[in-house]
Amino acid sequence: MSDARPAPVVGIVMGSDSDWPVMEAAAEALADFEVPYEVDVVSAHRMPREMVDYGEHAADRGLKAVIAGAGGAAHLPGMLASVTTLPVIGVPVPLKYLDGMDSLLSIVQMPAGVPVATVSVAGARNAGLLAVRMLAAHDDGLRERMAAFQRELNEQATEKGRRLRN
Ligand code: RP5
Repeated sequence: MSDARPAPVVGIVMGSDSDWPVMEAAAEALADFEVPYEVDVVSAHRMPREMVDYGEHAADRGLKAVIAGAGGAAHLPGMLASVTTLPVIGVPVPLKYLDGMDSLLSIVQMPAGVPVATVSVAGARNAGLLAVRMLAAHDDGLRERMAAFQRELNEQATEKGRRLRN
């Protein structure tokens, strides 16, 4: 029997399974838009060879974007960006100390030529939505769904104002 699951087009990776409680919001955003994704732990420091291998083969395996989350000395997104041509979205995961500032600065302050699109600390849902937007640039159906989602956000915000005024 063949595996009927669609091939993943977005890779969600993280430095440890302890990042998952933050990172699962990226998976939920992709699921909301029915974008197939894969999830894995690929630690830059504990699994450097596997990390390079993941980055080097991600595009060949059909992925269109990578969402990478890590905490502390969060080198995973940047290192992946250095070995793949795919867009990499970095998610700073907050740990026990420093409120995620260490993670944020580790991810956002990349050298010229090696971009990582960094979302806010624990901003995994936005990372998922950004990946959807990247895919939607070449997919009219997905673009319309994103537009509908944005209309919904507008209606919700408008309704909040209406309730406050009344
Ligand atoms: C980072 O170290 C991981 O991304 C995680 O945020 C942090 C702690 O990892 P564990 O010690 O919980 O495995 O590389």
